[in-house]
Amino acid sequence: MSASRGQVSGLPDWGRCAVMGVVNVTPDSFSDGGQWFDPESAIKHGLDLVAQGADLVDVGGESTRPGAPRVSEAEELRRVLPVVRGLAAEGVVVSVDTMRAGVAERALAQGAVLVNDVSGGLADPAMVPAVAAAGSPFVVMHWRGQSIDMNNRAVYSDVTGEVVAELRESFERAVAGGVDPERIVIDPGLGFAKQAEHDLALMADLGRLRTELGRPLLVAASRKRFLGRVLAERPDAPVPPARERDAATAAITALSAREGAWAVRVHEVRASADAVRVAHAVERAGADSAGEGRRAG
Ligand code: PMM
Repeated sequence: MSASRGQVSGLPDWGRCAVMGVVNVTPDSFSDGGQWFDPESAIKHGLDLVAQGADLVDVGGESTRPGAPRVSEAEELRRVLPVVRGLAAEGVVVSVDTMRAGVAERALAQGAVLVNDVSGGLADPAMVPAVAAAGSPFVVMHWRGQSIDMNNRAVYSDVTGEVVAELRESFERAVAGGVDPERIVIDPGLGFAKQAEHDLALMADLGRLRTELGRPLLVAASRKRFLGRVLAERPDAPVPPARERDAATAAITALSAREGAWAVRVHEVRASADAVRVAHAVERAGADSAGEGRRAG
């Protein structure tokens, strides 16, 4: 399966779906805001995630929950840089979650090796040139505008078709701007300008996203609203809070790994690390029995 999962130039090949652990250095992220707001506890949390099985750690300093206002660049740098530096110094593969070229550049200089831009290069015109100049791997996510009013843009007649087309545009814009296509990861942006039904349809179509876009796929469903909707007892019942969505997140991880995702981005690492290992063992058993079938035939 690794041929279909794809490889990202400039990053290790983990030989299975990778697990990206999340460290949000923010006071207001929807599921873990405020928990690791000082650099020391954020670095410790990142190291704990690695000990639990994370292959890489995504450090972000700006919440993108629906309705979130933006933080200043100075504040984002203040939050993110010491954590990127501290984790990279410990040998962790660090990704920086930012929409700002200035933050990406400074984080890369401090040891980050991947730029994860939820706007796919749309929010800051300097982002694509910065990533191209640095030669760094780049996550291009499907995005229709800033979080403050993104829910108004959750209107689709064919969600997968539109997400594929819009992601292709962002991908092509990045490549035209000098980013190496072999370094690009694609992400459907679950929960960003999407209602629960859109997120579920995209999950059902992961294989199509992967084959039509032809690049490694990151799935970031962790604790998101659509999982709360699925877990609610009735459509009009209250949804369980974000922290009670980790088992559902691990289910998404198993499904994503089975569909050939390159990586999943999760807050609670241990269950997803187990899930990707189980999915990999099943994949290998499938490959072995197909080989035996061919030999027997
Ligand atoms: N979602 C969030 C933050 N960063 N990055 C990528 N590539 N894809 C996502 O879907 C994504 C992201 C918001 O969730 P958080 O508050 O849990 O970090």
